[in-house]
Amino acid sequence: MRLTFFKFTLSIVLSVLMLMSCQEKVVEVSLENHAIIPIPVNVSTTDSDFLLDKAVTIFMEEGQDLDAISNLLQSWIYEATGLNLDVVQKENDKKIHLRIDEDFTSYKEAYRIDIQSDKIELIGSDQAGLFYAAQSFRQLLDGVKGKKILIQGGVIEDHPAYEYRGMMLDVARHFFPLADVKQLIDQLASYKINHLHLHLSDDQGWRIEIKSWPLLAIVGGANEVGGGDGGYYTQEEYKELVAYASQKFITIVPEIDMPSHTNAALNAYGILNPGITVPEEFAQAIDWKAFGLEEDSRATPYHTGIDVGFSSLDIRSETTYQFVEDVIRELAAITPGPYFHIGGDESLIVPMDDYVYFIERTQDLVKKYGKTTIGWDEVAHAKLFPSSIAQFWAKAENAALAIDQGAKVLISPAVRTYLDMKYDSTTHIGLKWAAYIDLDDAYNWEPTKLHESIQRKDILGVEAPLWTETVETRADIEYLVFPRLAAIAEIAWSPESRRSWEDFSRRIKNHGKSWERNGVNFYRSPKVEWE
Ligand code: TNX
Repeated sequence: MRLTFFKFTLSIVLSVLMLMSCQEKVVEVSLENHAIIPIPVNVSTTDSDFLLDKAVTIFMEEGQDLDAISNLLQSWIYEATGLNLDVVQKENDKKIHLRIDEDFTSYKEAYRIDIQSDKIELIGSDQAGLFYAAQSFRQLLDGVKGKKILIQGGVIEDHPAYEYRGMMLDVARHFFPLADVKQLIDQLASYKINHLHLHLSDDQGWRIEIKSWPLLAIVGGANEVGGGDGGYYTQEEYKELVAYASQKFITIVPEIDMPSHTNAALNAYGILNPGITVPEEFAQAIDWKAFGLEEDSRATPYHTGIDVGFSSLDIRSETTYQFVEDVIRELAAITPGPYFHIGGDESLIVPMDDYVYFIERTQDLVKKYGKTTIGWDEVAHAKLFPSSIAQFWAKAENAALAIDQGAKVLISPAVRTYLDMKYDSTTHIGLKWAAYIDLDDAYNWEPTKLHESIQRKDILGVEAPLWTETVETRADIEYLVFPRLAAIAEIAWSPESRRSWEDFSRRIKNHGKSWERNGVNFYRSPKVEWE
C-alpha cells in the first residue's frame, strides 16, 4: 500500500516535470516600448502578434542578392535569442520575409518592418534599407533570451533625415590596428551610421602607405603622441578595411590633413619644407640608422606632443604639388567612396593668400582624380566648388561663407559632437577646450538651429569626430564613443519631432545592458538611471 502510494506520487511529479520542460516560457517583446536607437520615423501597433520559435524560417526573395543580409539576420537572431533559424528560398507557413522593393517609398536607405500573426516582413527600398531593417529588428530582440518569443504586432516605417551620418577616427595621434577599426565599424553600423572618416595624417604620424613616397609611412608613421611605436596601414590593408566597411554599408572617407598638421610628412621628406621648428619639449630625433637610411638633414624631428599649428607644407614650391597630387592619386584609386578630405584646419603659420592658393590648387587635384573635396570649415575662405563640402567644427561664419558659395556643410560643432571632449571634470581621458559634453548635451540640439545661415537644404549631414591625443586603446575609444555616439546618430537619422531626451534616456538603458553583455566599455552617465 505504501509503495503504491509512493509510485503514484512519483509518477505525478515526473509528469509535471516533463510538462514543464516541454512548455517553455513565452517571452514577450513589446513594440510599443521598444528601445530602438535612432528612433524610427513611425511605429504603430496592432494585436496581430507573431510567435517567433524554431518553426520560423528566414525567407529571402530570389534574384535580389540577399544572402549576406539574410545570414547576418540569422546570426543576430541566434546571438540575441539562441534560436537558430534556417535561411530558405521557398515560402513556408511562418516566416520572416526579406525583400527589396524600390517602389514602396521614394526615400533611400528606407525600410519597413511589418509584424503580422503569420509573418514578419522586412522591406528595404535598397540594400542599405534592408540592412537597417535587420538592425532595428536586432535591437528589438536585444536581450530577449528564449525559444518562444511573442512579438507585438505592428509596423515600423523608417528613413534617414540626412544622407551623411558619420564618425571620424583620428588614427594619426595614436594608431589603431585594423581589428579595432573593424570592431568600430560594426558598432557604427548598428546605429545606422554610414560614413567613417579616417584622419590618416597629422603632425604626430602618417598612417597610410604611399608607394611613390614610401618614407611617409615608414619614417613618418613610426611614432605617435607620447613617443610610441605608431604604425600605418598598407594599401592592401586599407582596401580590406574599405571592403569590410562596404559590407556594413559604410563609406570610408580618407583625410590627409594639409597644408598644416603635416609634421609627419616633414619627418620623412625634409624637402617638403625645410626650416619648420617643432616645439622643443616634445621633439624626438629620428633614428635613421634603425630604418637603414641616410639621415635627411632637412627633415624635422618627430612631434610627440599635442600642440597644433606649427607645421606646414611649402605653399609656393612645385615639389609640394607633386607630392599632393601623388598622394591624392594613390589614395583616390583605392577609395571607392565619393569624398576626399583635405583637412585645411588650423594653418596658423600660413598667410591667408597662401592658404587660399593651396586649398584651390588642391581642390582642383581632388577633382582631377574624380573625388569631391571635404575640408574643415576654414577652407571656405578659398573659392569652393558648389559640390565641395565644408565641415563646420568651429566657426559658423565659415559655414556661412561656404553656403554663400553654394557648397554644403557637414555638421560637427565641437561643443556638441566632439567625442574627445570629457564628459565632466572627472573624466580620466579626453580634452576640454570646447566643452564638457555629457550625454544630454550630445543629445539636446538640432542641426538646423545652430546658426541662421545654416538651413536644412545646406546640410549634407552630421559627423562626430574622435580625436585621439589622449586615446590609446580600444577601451579608451569605446569609453568616449558610448553612449554619446547613440545620441549623435539619433540627431543624424531621426526627425526632430520624434526626439525627446526623456524617451532617449529610457531607451539607452537597454543599450547599456547590451554593451555590458558584450564587453563594450561605456560611460555610465549620471543623467541616466542605468539598470
Ligand atoms: C582641433 S578639430 C583640431 C584637432 C585636434 C582637436 C582636439 C580640428 C579640425 N582640429 O587637430 O585634435 O582640436 O579636440
